[in-house]
Parts: sequence; C-alpha cells; structure tokens
Amino acid sequence: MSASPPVPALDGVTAYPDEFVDRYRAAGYWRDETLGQLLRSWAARSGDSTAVVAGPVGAPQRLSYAELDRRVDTTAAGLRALGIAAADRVVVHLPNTLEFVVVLFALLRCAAVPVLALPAHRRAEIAHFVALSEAVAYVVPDHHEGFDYRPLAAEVAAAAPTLRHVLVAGDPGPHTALADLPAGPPGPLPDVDPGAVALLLISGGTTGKPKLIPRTHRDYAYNARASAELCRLSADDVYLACLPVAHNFPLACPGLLGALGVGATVVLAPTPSPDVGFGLVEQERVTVTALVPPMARMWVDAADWDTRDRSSLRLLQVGGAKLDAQLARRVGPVLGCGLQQVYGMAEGLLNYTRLDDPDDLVVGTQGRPLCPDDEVRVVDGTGAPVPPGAVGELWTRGPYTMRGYYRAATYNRTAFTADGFYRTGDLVRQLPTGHLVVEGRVKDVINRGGENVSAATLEEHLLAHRALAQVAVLGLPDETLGEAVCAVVTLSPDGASAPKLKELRSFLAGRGLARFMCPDRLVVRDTLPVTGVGKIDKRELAALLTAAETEGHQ
Ligand code: OOB
Repeated sequence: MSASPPVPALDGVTAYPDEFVDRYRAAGYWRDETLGQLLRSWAARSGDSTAVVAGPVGAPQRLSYAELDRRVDTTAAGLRALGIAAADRVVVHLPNTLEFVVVLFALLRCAAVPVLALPAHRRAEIAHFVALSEAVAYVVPDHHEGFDYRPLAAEVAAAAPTLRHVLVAGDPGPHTALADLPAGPPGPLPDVDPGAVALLLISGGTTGKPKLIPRTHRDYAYNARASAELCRLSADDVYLACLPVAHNFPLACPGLLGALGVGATVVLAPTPSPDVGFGLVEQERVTVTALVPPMARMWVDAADWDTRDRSSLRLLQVGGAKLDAQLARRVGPVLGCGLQQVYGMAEGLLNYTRLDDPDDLVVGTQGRPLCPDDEVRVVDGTGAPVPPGAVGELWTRGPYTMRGYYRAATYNRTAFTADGFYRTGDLVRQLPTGHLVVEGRVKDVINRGGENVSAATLEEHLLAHRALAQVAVLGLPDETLGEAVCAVVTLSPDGASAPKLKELRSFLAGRGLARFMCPDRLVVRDTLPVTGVGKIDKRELAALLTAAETEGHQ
C-alpha cells in the first residue's frame, strides 16, 4: 500500500486541551481508531453476517459486512476520482437507505467530512449548511416521501459557489447518479488522525439557525461503543432505525454504528410509522429500536389493536424530548419490551437509564451519564451550583462532548464556559443516584405579567388529563400580560370530547396549581408540527398560531 498524504485539519474547530486528550486516552475511552478503518475490521470479523437491511417491507435489500465494505471501497474510489479530497465537506441529505450507509463510510474512507442533514430539511437549512461548511458536494435521493430532491439540489447548487457536484441516489435528472461515479483505483485508506473531525452533526437547538457540531473519530467511536455496551448489544441483536439515521440518536446511541460495532444487523425503516415499523419488527425479528416520544405514543396506541408479532423486541429506547410518565408506564406492558429513556444531544453528553434500573427510575428519570468521566454541573443563573436536588441549568464536559460549534467563534464564547463546559440550556435536577430529570429549557419560561410560568411543568400537569394526548405550552404576545399562556393540545384517540378552557383550569386548580400558571388560551388541533427527527416543533407551532391570528384579524 502506498502512503497517503497527510490529511489537512479543519479550520474553525475547538480542540480538546492536551491534558484532556491524555486523560481520555489513558482511561481507554479514546482509542487510535478511525471510523473508516473500523468498518474494515468489522468486515474482517463478521464478513458473511448481514450488516444492513433496507428497502420496502416484503422485498428488502440486504448487504453482508463484506459486501458493505466492498461497496464502500468502490464508492470511495469513485468519490476520489470525482476530485473529492481529504477534509472536503459534503452535505449528505439521504433518508434511511443503503446508500446512506455506503456514502457515509465512503466519505469517511476518503477522509472527507460528511455534514449530516435530515431528510425533512429544506432549502433554507441546506443552503445554510452548504454555505457555512463551504461544501464541495451535495448528496440527495431522487424522491423521498413524495418530495423530489433534485430541483431543491439545483436551486441550492445555483446559489453555492463552492458546490461542484450534486450526486443523486436513484434517477439523477440533470445531476450525477451515485451509481455512475467514475471508476477509480481502490486507493489506500488515508492516514487519518483519530483526533480529527470525522463528521458534522446538526444541532437540535431551537434558537437561531442550526449549528454544525464537529465530532472526532475517536470521540464518536467511543460514543457508539460505550452505548452499545450499556445496551448489551451483541451480534444476535437486530437494531431497527426508525428515526432518520442522520440523527445522532439512531446513528450512534448506539444506533447504526454501535450495532455494526458488535456485528449485529441494522434494519433501516423507510418511514417512521408504526405500520412499517411493526412490519419490520415481525419480518426481521427486531430486538432494539429508538423513538422520540410522539412516535412512541403512536406505537403504543397502534399496539393496542395491531396483532403482528413483536415478541422479538427486547428494548425500546425513547429520547429526544421529555417522555411523560404515564406513557412511559404503558410501554412495557403494551409493547412487551423493556424501556430505556435517553436524554442526549448532538453536542455530546448522553444519559441513559440502565437496563437493570428499578422501574421508578426508568419511568421517572431521563437516565444518568454514559461515562464515568462525564462531568455534569447543575447551576443557577450566576453559574453557582444549586443545592443537591434543586433545578438548575445543566453544564457538561467529557470525552465525547464537543468543545465548540464549527466556525462559530462568537457564539461559542457564550455557549461554553472558559473551562470548556457546554451550557446545554436544559433545566434539570439530579437525584442522589446521579439520574437526571429534565424540567424544561432555560428559555422555555413564559413571562406572564411578571410571573414566571414553566412550560414544561404546565405540560406535565395537562398531560394528566385523560382527554389530552399531546400538549405544547407556549407564550404568545399579549397586550396586557406581555405574554399569555397558550396550551395547544391534541385529543386522546379513545374518543373523549375536547375539554373547555374553564374545565382545564379547574382541573389544574384541583392539582394544586396556582391561578397564574393556568393557560389563558386553549387551541385544539388534530396534529402538532414536528421537527426533522419528530419532536414537537414549538417554533413552528408559534408561527402557525401567529399566522392564524393575523389572518383572523384581517
Ligand atoms: C437528541 O439530540 P438533539 O441534539 O436533537 O437535541 C438535544 C436536546 C437536549 O438538549 C434536550 O433539550 C432535548 O433535546 N432532549 C430531551 C431528551 N433528549 C433530548 N429532553 C427531555 N428528555 C429527553 N429524554 O435529541 C438526542 C441525541 C442523542 C440521543 C437521544 C436524543
């Protein structure tokens, strides 16, 4: 094998200080491994086993570890022949397909840096990711869920001077087909520094434009490996990715990477519906999957009448947003599997309930940190630690938590402390066991005429009402109060009639809630808008309500 030239480092990335590099390596969290090499060793170990299953229920495509490794090599050679070089950024905008897995690893093998967009992102987000990362290529499907990505790609490309290639999985239209990449020599694996940035994830944050999160080979490899161990994944497991696999949760918590790391099989669901999910669980004997709470609700509701065989399922991970305790309690009995709550963030820190935690912790908390060297501080508005058990903002630092957003020097000065703690913006309290209970977001407090109303607290109380399925509480501009408290709800499927605002208020008073905490307005909707990964999207909801109000006044 000929030696490859050294890979240039990315600009705009905050490195871990040397003392932490030494500490995390000495503790064995960080190994000298890169994600592109890891696939090679997994293929050497599990060659003939099925690595990935994708495609429609009934007619899935399957790739063994050895086949995946070969396809990745061919695609990497084609990408190199196109001129995609080490450290080049490439926006990958693919749904849960074999191509996603192949392109991801092929880019890693070229030492190029994938920017993992979610299928639901559209022009504004993609144009932002392309411009910020100065991407040289953009990879899309032809269609997904009724949307044609090729005109979007053409629009983005027309406005992006750095973008040299649009690559399409499927029918390329005016662009280049992934299947028609030029053939190239199977080049050596580039000599990548395990501490280099492997990929850029998209932040789930709700303020401003989404940010890009650099994750290094060794921190992300640890993230996936330690998560797999915690979930006791083995080669006998079948992991179903229902959530978009470009998201950190199904990608590496333990997700696709954690499952491949132990020789398990990964099944990619084309859409997240319980109908497709149950079909795949039965057909592929799925053992583990991960959902966000609104989807978990749909699964639990559908399981009441759907008789397909789910007996293989041993663990349902739920995370991404607060899982209410009542729904948490239904998961085990209805789906016949264990529940794990996951409180994580693309920035790094992962909290998991453990498989042998007592029920009250599994149902009532969002887990505790994955790694013994995850440092968590719960602080007040001045940055001082709150008393044990009190609510405060979570700050964190550790072996897989990034030290700065990509190319965001100014923002990083407020998002991080001088000593490298990430200010999560999440309000939590920590139990003596170390488990965290998420109590909302720092900014999700409504100022109602000078009184502070915690949206999360009110949501939790409202969810106890049997007529309500989903609840989002928002502050809306109000002439007298400054902000009025608005509860937007969907109704339970059991046919209960919509409660009136007055009735909800007396229900809340009955639960001991102060008058000022009670909603001023109630909006009943059929559905609530969701983000790219399926969490309730309060920003979009506020925009919808404001638009409806403006229309109403016209
Ligand atoms: C996951 O990652 P992101 O980056 O999409 O969103 C992170 C934010 C957290 O800061 C928190 O505000 C919220 O989402 N969140 C939760 C939660 N899990 C995430 N809030 C309450 N309860 C939970 N269980 O969402 C993510 C990444 C990896 C694994 C799981 C989720």
